[in-house]
Amino acid sequence: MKAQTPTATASPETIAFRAALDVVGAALPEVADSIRQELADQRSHLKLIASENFASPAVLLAMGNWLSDKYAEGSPGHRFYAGCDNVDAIESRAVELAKSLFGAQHAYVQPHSGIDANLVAFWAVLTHRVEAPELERLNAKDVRDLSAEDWEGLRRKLGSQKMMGITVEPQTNLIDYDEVRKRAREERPLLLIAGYSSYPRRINFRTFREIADEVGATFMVDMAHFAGLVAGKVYTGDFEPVRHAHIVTTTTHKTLRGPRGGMVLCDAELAGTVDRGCPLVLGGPLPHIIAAKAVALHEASQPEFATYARRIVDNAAALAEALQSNGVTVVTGGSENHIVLVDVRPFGLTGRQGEAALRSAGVTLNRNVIPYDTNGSWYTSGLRLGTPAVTTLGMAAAEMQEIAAIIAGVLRATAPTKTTSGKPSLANYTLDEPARSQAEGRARDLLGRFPLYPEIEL
Ligand code: DSN
Repeated sequence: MKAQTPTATASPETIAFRAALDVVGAALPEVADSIRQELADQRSHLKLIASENFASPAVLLAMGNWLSDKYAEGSPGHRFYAGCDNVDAIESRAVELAKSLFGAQHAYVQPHSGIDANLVAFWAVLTHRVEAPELERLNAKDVRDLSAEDWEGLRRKLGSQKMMGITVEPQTNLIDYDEVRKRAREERPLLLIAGYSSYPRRINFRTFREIADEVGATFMVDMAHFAGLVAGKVYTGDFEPVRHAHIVTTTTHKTLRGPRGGMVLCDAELAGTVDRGCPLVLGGPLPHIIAAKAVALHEASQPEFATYARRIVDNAAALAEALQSNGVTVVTGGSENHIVLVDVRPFGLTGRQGEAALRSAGVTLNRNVIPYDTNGSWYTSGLRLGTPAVTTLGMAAAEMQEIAAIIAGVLRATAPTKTTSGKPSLANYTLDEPARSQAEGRARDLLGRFPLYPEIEL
């Protein structure tokens, strides 16, 4: 794509992104072209992936600079490298913003992803709860002084911990707290974890904490999906995780609308170990991403963010209701967060077929297993829809009705093809072209009224 020259009337964001892409394009044109194409793609498809969002231009721009060139292992004021004054200032600010936004005693903003944040949390809990002389030596000394035998001993002890999960109640597809309590009493876990990526309901964290206390477990919440709803004070009281859990992990790019990354919030007791996440668990921190996290945390502290978070939830409830009015089966019959989980089996489809058919009609979402799914996690029987991104665009209840009608129309017009043995295919399908084209037109109309990054002209 040909680079454009900034005009006198161009917005600062337009000037910034055009200039950045011109510079990138001069180095490797096809990469700049793909970045431009990605914007075109996100502008021309309805984004309903529950774990995605649109970060602000300020968040995006904070990532593209020379902070990326710094190594900063350690924590603010305690680094293994010289020259970290500016990274210290940025990281300290991000930590303060995170603590204040979530009411946490401590925040660790270095994890590169949600998995990294979870590994740091597991490490911290194991360090505090498992009796291992190697761990005591590790806490007393520098990680670089541990011997090969120390590491081998640690791996054996930490790796011997069992993991087990609890499924939802088969009739309602809801968490059965009595069952959680019963299993916890039987298993006496070291760590009780609550969190979700496709459960469309709230979780009562007070009850989980009571169960954890009763069986002597540490209580951890992975709030990656709903961190924005916590930041925006939609989840309060029993449903607010930070006050009830000993340790909370999250990503920063989902409902929180920040850069792709992770974070840990914890009680002061665990702070020292959590802060040693790098180099114990993580590679070098990403100072440019931490800068963007600071910007996003500041944005999430503004009153408008609370309004945004409330709208995400209202939109998901409206979408779930509208889908059901259009004859679509919604798991648990509704939504109390940003997620709507659809069962596509009544259409004779797999999730994979539904996902592909909808993408061809201008709707981007992902297939997902539903409770007790017999189709496995590749084909699945469900679709997961999320409202964070369309809410960022400014859509509300009326638009949720339109989205529900588009989705229902496409699913009705899609049918599996037959395999050579005469069985319905799990992957291949046919989609009636007039229905597809009509759905695509409706999606484009909607996106035309709620443009992505209207301030950016490329
Ligand atoms: N991969 C993420 C999701 O899509 O839910 C989970 O972190």
